[in-house]
Amino acid sequence: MSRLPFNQGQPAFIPLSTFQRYPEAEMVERSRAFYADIRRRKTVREFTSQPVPREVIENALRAAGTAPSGANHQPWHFAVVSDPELKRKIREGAETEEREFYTHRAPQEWKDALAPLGTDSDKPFLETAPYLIAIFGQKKTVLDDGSEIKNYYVPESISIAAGFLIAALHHAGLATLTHTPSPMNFLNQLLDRPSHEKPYILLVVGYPADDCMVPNIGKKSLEEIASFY
Ligand code: IYR
Repeated sequence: MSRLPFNQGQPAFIPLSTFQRYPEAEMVERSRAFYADIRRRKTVREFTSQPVPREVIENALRAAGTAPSGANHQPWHFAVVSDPELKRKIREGAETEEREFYTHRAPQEWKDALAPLGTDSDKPFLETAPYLIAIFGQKKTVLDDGSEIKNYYVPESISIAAGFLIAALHHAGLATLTHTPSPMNFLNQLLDRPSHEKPYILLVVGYPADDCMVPNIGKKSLEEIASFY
């Protein structure tokens, strides 16, 4: 019997009524179409300040919230920031860490690996883009009565949810940047999140700038990423 509030009072098992089966030819076509769409996704670092409908963000977050997770504990919190002053403070916090990273912390090998991406410690997009979504993983869930439940596979769970979120935003016609200022704990303080929540990703969301350039980098082929047994 689950102690989690979203499971309480529900029958233990219900018929799978949502699964959709397609004829094989249609499956192949659907898989091609999905690949064709998702392969257009590029990480973007130049955004316009053009506002984005809030409902698109909300629906993408709903989609992210359907991700599988350890014991279905859904150990994530999405802090959505559009307030300009808060974005400014987040930029300030991120740039402080990034300056330290690029000048001291990052070994040369890491900096060499980043060279093709053209990144540096300036993060103007944190103020330009209409939305920043800080994704927190929760080591434990604190219930309304104050009792605590341990969560499992937190990094895996939040990574899957983040993947859903990025795909949902792309599908809706928005661009993202998976930003990871490191360390990111300044976000707990700025966003007033408890210490058992760890920030994993700061997702930057909006429309790409008109003259947006992206690194000319490719993806590995199927043969390189998969083996069939
Ligand atoms: N967090 C830094 C550095 C950085 C690290 C990796 I690994 C990247 O794929 C990209 C950037 C930054 O955001 O610039």
